[in-house]
Amino acid sequence: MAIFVNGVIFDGVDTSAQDCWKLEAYVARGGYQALRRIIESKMAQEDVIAEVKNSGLRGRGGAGFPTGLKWSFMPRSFPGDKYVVCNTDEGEPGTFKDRDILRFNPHALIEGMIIAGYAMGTKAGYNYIHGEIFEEYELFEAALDEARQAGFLGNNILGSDFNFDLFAHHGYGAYICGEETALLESLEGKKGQPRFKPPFPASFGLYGKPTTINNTESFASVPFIIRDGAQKFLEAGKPNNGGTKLFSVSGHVNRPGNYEIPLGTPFSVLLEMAGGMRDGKKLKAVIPGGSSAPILPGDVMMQCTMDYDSIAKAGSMLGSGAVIVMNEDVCMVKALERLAYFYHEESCGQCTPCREGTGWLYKVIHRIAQGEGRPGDLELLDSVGNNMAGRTICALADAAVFPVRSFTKHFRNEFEYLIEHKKPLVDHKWC
Ligand code: L3W
Ligand code: SF4
Repeated sequence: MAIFVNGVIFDGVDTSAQDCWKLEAYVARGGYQALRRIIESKMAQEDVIAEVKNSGLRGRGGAGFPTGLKWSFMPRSFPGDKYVVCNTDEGEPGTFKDRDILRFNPHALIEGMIIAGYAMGTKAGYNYIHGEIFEEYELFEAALDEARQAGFLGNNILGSDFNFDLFAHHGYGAYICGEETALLESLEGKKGQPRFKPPFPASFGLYGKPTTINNTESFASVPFIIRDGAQKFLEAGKPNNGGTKLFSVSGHVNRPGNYEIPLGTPFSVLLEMAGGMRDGKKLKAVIPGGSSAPILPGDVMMQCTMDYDSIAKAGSMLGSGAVIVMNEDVCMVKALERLAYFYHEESCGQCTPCREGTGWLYKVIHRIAQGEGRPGDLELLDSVGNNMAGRTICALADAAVFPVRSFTKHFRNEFEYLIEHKKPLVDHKWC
C-alpha cells in the first residue's frame, strides 16, 4: 500500500515509523499547537468558525458541504447538551482513507474534534468507527487515552475552563450506518436506519440535540487550518476547493493506495503517482468518487483535475475521493452487476422504491450479465431508476441509480451486445 505523506493531513508523518501515531510523535511535528493557541489566546468561538469558513474546507465524506458553514448552523444559545460526531463509518466500495488517518495520525482527528467542540460550545464528542475495522478502532482508543492523560481531553483542558471529552463507538458494519442520521440512530443504540431530513442534525441530532457531524478527514484538516492559517490551506488547493485531499486509488494500477494531493491536481498526475496502469493495459474508465459517483470514460477522466468542480463539470462527483480505475479487460455489465448487488444488499428496507428497486435493478442487470437479457431491459432499468431517485428517505436509492445510468450511458454498446448476442463484448478478467 502506497501513501503520499507531504500534504495537510499527513504533514510530516513518516508512515513507515511504527510509532508515528503516538502522541509524542504528533507533538514533535507541531501537534496540539493549534489547540494551545486558541485556548491560550482565548480565541472567540466565532473567530474559530470564521477561520474554518475562510479555509474553503469542504466536507470530505461525500457531499462536499462547506465545513465552516455547517459549524455555524450549531445554535449558539441552546441551553442543553450539544454534540460533535465524527463519521468514520467508511463502507462505500473503493473507500479506505479514513482508516489510515486513525492508523497513522489519530491525534490530528482528536485535536480537530476538540477544536470543533471549543468552537461550537459542546462538551462531548463521539467517533463512530466502521464495525468491520478492528485494529484502527483499538489504536484510536489508545490515542484517546494518551490525549486524556496529557490533559487535552477532560475537564479544564490546558488549565482553562473548557471541558470536552471524546469517545469511540464501534459501529455495526453496515453501509447505511454511514448515512449521518442512520449513524445517529445506531449511536443511540437503535437500528441504524436513516431519519427524514429536515430536521437536519444541526437542530435535531444525537438524542434529539443539536449535533454537528463531519467526516474524519474534515476534522483532521482543522489543526492545520488553525495552526498555519486558513489562507495557507486555501492556497494548497484551488478557489472553492481549498486544501489537499486524500484519494484512495484502487483497481488496475501498479501501486494502489492512499495519496494526499492538492485539490486541482490533474488526474493524470494521480494515476502516475499510483504507478500507472498495471501491465501496460489501456485505461477504460474511472469511478472518481466512490461507487455512488457516476462512472466516466478514461479519456474524459484524463482531461479532469481532482477537485469538486472539475469532476462535477465532467458529469460525476468527487464524493469521498475513492478512485476506482478500470482497464480495457473490464466487462462493464459485470462491473455494474457487482455494484448493483452491493446496493441491493445494503438497502435498509425502509422505503419501498429502494427496497424493491435495488433488487429489481440487480435482477435485470444479473440476467443481462448471464446472457439472458431481453429486448427492452435497458428501458426497464431506466424506468425503475426513475421511480427510485429522489423518492426515498436517504440518498442510497439515488446512489444505486447513478451507476446504472452512467454505465448504460457511456458503455451502452456492451449492454446492447450482450442482450443481442447472449455473450459479452469484452471477455471479463477478474483481478
Ligand atoms: C443544516 C441545512 N444542515 C445540508 C448538512 C447535512 C449533511 C451535509 C451534506 O450525503 C453524500 C451522499 C452519498 N441545514 C443543510 C444541512 N446540511 N443542508 O450538510 O448534506 P447532503 O444531504 O448533501 O449529504 P449527505 O447526506 O451527508 C453524503 C455520497 O455522499 N457519497 C458517499 C460516500 C460514502 C462514504 C463512506 O462510505 N464513508 O464516504 C459519495 O459520493 O451518496 O450523496 O451533514 O446534514 N439546510
Ligand atoms: Fe433505507 Fe433505502 Fe430508504 Fe435509505 S433509501 S432509508 S437505505 S430504504
